[in-house]
Amino acid sequence: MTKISLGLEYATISACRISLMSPELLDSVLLQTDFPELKLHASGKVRDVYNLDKDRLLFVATDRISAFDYVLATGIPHKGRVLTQISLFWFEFLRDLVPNHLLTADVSQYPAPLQKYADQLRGRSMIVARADMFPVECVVRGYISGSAWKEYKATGRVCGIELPKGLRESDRLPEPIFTPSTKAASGHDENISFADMSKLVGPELSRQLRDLTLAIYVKAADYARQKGIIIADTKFEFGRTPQGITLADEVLTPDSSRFWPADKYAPGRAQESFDKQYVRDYLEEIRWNKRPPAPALPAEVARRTSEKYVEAYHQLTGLELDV
Ligand code: Q0N
Repeated sequence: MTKISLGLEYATISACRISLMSPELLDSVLLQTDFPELKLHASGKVRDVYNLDKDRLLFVATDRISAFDYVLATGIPHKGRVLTQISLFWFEFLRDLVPNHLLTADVSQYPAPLQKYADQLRGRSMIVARADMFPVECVVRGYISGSAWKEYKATGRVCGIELPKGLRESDRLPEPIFTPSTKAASGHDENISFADMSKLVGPELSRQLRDLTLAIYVKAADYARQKGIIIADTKFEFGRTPQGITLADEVLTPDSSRFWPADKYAPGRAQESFDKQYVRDYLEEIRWNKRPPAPALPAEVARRTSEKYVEAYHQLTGLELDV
């Protein structure tokens, strides 16, 4: 091939296509919930929690997606249902190890005043038992990544745990480690040592939560690995209910964990995210300054990301999410 240089300077106009999501898909995307008869209990980047009565809460997973700490302007089709169905799968898978807060995800069993929202709630919501939540995030890591990699590079330790020398980014750890954190005033999580946690919630409960966290992670990560997904790390929240120490919140979803495609795993660098890679690549490409307002996503990026969430659900459970 011969390259012909004209030696001219010319402005490039990059191909700029406006892509729209099909009306059917757009219609199914839920960005905000509003149930005027219920009081909002808490709202996160993705999930909204409502008070039902003194013993029960309603969790609703929207299709919102966050990247680089901000919720984006575009929703991801089916994402709320994928997150909810993955948590339900793990609650069942883990039921011999730990009680969980799930009461029902069967919308026909929800209180009568919610029946008019059945179409909005189906597949993406659950009613859970109100728990007395412990003020710690129970983080477990089987691989070194993210804030733990930063801490290790700086100190050789993570949350006070001495690690072997010479680890590379994303390396598998000799054994999973428990690295609790607390919600700092900034809203960001702050890694704490086991001794700090013991001062916060007591040594006996700390041991119980650590042992439970490690046992749950080992069982789930072994299973996921056989299905081609590495769960590099994850975060659990526990609380106390009449059933004792109870697994709450969402569990082992791509939003609460790092999911890596096992067939692309290569230590020595940051790993691709199973679910958010197209989003991150796009945001880097447009050189968003990572300050609000967060941009919208092209329909194609939202569609391909949606496919990754649906694929993660299928790969983990062997089930099809009806789309
Ligand atoms: C609870 N969070 C933090 C929304 C969810 N079973 C429970 N009983 C009482 N409170 C809670 C639970 C649970 N789970 C936990 N808020 C309320 C989790 N948030 C994080 C952001 O998204």
